[in-house]
Amino acid sequence: MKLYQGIGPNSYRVRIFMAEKAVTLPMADIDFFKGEHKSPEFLKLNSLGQIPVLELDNGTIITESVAICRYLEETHPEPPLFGTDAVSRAKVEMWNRRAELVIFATIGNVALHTEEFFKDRLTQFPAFAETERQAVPKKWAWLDRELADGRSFLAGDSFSIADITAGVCGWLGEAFGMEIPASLTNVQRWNERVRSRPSWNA
Ligand SMILES: N[C@@H](CCC(=O)N[C@@H](CS)C(=O)NCC(=O)O)C(=O)O
Repeated sequence: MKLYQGIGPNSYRVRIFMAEKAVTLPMADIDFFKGEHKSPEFLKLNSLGQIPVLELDNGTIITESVAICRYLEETHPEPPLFGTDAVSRAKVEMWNRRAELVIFATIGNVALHTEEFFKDRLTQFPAFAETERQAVPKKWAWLDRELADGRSFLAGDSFSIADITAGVCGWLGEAFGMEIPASLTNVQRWNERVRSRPSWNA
């Protein structure tokens, strides 16, 4: 088994997930700046030219960070990070999707539509990036209202992949000058709790 990974939020999510489960895997670092993710060999692994990619011993390829985490959850069930029963699994899925679709996508659009790195990946609209940049604090404010009930983590009292996804959003936002507003005390409390976990050093 081998994990092809590198810089960026999605590989980071998988590394944090692995650290939470004390799983170590052989890793192949893919260097974006050398264009290794677009090489003919790598495109055979992932036709989208994106990392992370998990290659199993039998040659099976799994792309998409959450799909790789699901595989690791099945093969290393403890501690459970996708919920433990029908309700908690549904709530983790609900919050992980909300973190991805509401916050990750918005921060990602700022990067996609402004960063030189992505200019060959899509037609960039800087004006769109600006509207997304202004929307980011509103997304965090929404989450702050949701966390006003004092719960420890997004999907309840147990840490889950939803906290990894949303936590990595905070990390990514900082990288592009979009810090979580200090006034959002519920999100700040949650963010400190999540980012102080040892797995964050992965
Ligand atoms: N939805 C995918 C996104 C993967 C992705 O966009 N990876 C970025 C790094 S964070 C990448 O490889 N970008 C290279 C490119 O798009 O050119 C996942 O969750 O793994």
